Amino acid sequence: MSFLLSKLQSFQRELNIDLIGVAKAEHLIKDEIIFKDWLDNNYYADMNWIKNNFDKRTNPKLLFPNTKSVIVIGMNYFNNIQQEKTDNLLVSKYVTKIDYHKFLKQKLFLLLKKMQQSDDSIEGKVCVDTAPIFEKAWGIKAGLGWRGKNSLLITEEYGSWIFLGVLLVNVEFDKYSKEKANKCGDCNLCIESCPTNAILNGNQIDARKCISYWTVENNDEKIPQNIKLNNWIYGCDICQNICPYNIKNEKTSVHLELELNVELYNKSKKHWKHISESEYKKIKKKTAMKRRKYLLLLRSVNHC
Ligand code: B12
Repeated sequence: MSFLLSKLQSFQRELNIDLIGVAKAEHLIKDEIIFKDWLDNNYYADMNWIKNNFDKRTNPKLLFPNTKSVIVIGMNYFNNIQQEKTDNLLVSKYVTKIDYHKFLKQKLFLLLKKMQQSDDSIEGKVCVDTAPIFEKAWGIKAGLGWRGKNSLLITEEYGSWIFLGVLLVNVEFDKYSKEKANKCGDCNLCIESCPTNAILNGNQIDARKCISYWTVENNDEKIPQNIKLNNWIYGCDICQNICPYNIKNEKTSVHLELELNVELYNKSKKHWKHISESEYKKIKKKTAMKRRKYLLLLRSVNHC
């Protein structure tokens, strides 16, 4: 028996999920070829973990046996916060009050529970960020939006200001979502605006040059002199701030958990330079920044 797409959409409304779609599970052969090329070119910098589970990453049936369908949700996190002074240091909008991993996982577990209440043979696996799966590729297949030149999934409704979460299920659907057309056209604003030229022509990122990589993932003692952080100390939104779809679709998130953690914004360089470890621990608590160690934060601050 197949699950009704209309039922999934009614659960979406009950759970206040901004976007939802579902795709038939399959081996992502084209993505696998592109991913291999990305790895061969060393664009992954030192994120060696991304090479693990290569087969699972491109085939959800290996990640969760009996996967028949891939459900993808998107949650809008846009919040309009203006920097009061231009020399303030910058933290990306994705550092919301509550760590988005936790928030999206909760939504997906509730969705799974609702599905199981209508059919107790349903089993599922929740993935947010850390599981070896291409969330953007599945979001595109599930009709949420298209692949922007900055490599992010852009939606008609919220631009790219959405977090993605995936639920793999062992059930087929009566209907699957339709893929959206790519609307980037001739626009190259994201590529042109990236100060470190990290965006490659083929919708990909060279992480070795990406400000987000250097401020979130890299743990070296020093950041190379040729990488200019442009005042970003955690994450970077330059290629999102410039995107016309993002500007057109600035809708403040309705989810309280995804409000900005204001304590992290509008702080001067002087403040960040002298922030104590205990204050930093206090303000990053519960946010996606919680994993970033004090000394690594200071390394970014001092590089600005
Ligand atoms: C590793 C990672 C990073 C790395 C590498 C970024 C990257 N682009 O790969 C770093 C640390 C730099 C990073 C930064 C950011 N990230 Co990140 N990141 C991830 C993670 C964990 C894996 C991504 C991955 O697999 N990369 C490997 C490369 C090869 O994948 P890819 O670039 O998408 O390559 C595919 C395309 O090129 C595609 N492709 C290209 N052309 C074509 C053509 C055809 C025909 C086909 C079929 C395929 C295809 O094939 C490849 C395989 O699918 C995902 C979560 C997840 N599990 O998916 C979050 C994720 C992508 N990140 C996210 C976010 C929010 C960010 C930041 C905006 C955070 C910030 N403000 O600093 C920045 C944005 C930087 C940027 N422009 O990408 C969100 C994106 C949401 C969205 N709307 O798209 C995700 C999905 C997390 C989430 N759960 O919401 N990230």
